[in-house]
Amino acid sequence: MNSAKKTATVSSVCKLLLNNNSFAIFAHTNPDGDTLGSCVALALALRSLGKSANLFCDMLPDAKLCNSFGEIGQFSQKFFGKYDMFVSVDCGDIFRLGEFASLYDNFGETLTLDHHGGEYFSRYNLVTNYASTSQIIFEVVKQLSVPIDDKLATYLYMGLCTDTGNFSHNNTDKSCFLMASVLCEHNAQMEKVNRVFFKDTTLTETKLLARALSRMRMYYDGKMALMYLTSADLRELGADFSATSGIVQYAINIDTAKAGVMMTEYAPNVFKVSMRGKDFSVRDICREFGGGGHLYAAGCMISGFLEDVIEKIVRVVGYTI
Ligand SMILES: [Mn+2]
Repeated sequence: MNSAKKTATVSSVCKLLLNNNSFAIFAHTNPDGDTLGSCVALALALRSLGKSANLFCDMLPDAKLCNSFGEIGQFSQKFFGKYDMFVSVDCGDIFRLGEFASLYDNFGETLTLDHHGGEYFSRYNLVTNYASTSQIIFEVVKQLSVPIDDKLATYLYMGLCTDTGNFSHNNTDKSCFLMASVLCEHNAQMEKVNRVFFKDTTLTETKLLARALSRMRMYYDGKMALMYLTSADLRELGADFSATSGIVQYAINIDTAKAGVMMTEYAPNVFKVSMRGKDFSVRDICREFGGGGHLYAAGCMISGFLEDVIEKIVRVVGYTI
């Protein structure tokens, strides 16, 4: 356990990085573009200063990402080596470190770089309310005068563009565009990042989407859109459960929809339900079924026969829509 937990600033973080020589850098479990891009960017910056830095994540990133961006293949699921300092990147709490949480918690010299405004769980904590952790890494890189080559620019851009939903979420502000313009100047591979994270799909994913779209049902004068996939659909199309992620967006994208629902049969007669709202809270609806989440993006699990589950959801949404 770390006893004294301190607030770190960009300057104090730069001193810590300069005063130590070897770093274990941890991404969060179920890694996204921000944690991956920020971890790699930090490792590249440290290495260019002559330091050693190794990358860890308790879930290995997608093979597609590793193939597209070589350094993402450097993450290890097994811990190895001896380090002066552990750095957690983009983790709002210690549990985000997954399998590495207790290893991390038992180490003395730990540093958090994060933007979720969460609690301090490291010895040193630089916690901001920025749109992405990559903006913290960018500030550190600038202060340390690390030269920004196209590779470093690309990984910084990866974090920035994924956590802002390609500069479309309401966390996108002037500082995001200013950072993007610097990264553009340093030849970040913006088109490639955009393609891999926002456009690429597999044929299976596309067929699964088509199946779900063909099942779209509208309720309450178009204010609610619902789709579903059964385990038989997944079997028939040879798809993993993970291939269904993001499909709910097509329900909420319907212009009249205030609530979008996507149900996937997870186990026989057990449905994983994802909901999205437009100026309409779906969190309380999901809580009603024992789930939870954010105000406009939430989920729950509901057991029952398909049509019964649909009827239950439609009824509960009907109370507030
Ligand atoms: Mn993030």
